[in-house]
Amino acid sequence: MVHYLLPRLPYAYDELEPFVDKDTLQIHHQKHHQAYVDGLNNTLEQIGGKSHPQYISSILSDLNIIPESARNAVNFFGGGFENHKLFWEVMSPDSDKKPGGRLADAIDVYFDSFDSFKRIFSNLSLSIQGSGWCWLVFNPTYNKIEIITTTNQDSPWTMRKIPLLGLDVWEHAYYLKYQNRRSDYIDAWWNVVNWEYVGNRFSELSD
Ligand code: MN3
Repeated sequence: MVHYLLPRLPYAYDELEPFVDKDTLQIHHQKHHQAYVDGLNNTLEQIGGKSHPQYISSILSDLNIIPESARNAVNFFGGGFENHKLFWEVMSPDSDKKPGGRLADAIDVYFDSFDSFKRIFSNLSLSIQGSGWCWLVFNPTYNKIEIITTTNQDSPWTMRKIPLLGLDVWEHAYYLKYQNRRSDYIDAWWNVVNWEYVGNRFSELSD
């Protein structure tokens, strides 16, 4: 049985300051993400290891393989595990501030310009009611990139879309520094996006 572990952050808790504050990041990682890891492991244990030999992104892509009684829990905890795992990777203290290469070209094709992409993504992030995520995804059916939002911990994998970049807009992602000011958090977050990582994900998928 796959036993999931809390992934290590690729930077120290204070390294995304002042854009993402140390205390919020530490609680977000050690408490919130850990709770999704534990919830996922507990749920999978309850339904028996042999029924889920695949990695969680494959399970999320086909939740019907999970017994109905555990499907909501796997969706929530598995989504929470996988969403946060990506979230840590798409941030960096050494942000390149804007995409390059083929991803930059694709963004120009589908969103006119990087500024326009950022505006659409920010506005959608702001418009999510309650808790959720905003995503840049690759849609393998149409071989194109899209911006989508999901509520709670729903993962783009459940829609057969591959997440490239995700922004957590749950209050727990920003409350100690920004309180209720989600808009300020979103504006600040652009300063820590690891575009090299996001661009590499895109290049691997779109070959
Ligand atoms: Mn979170």
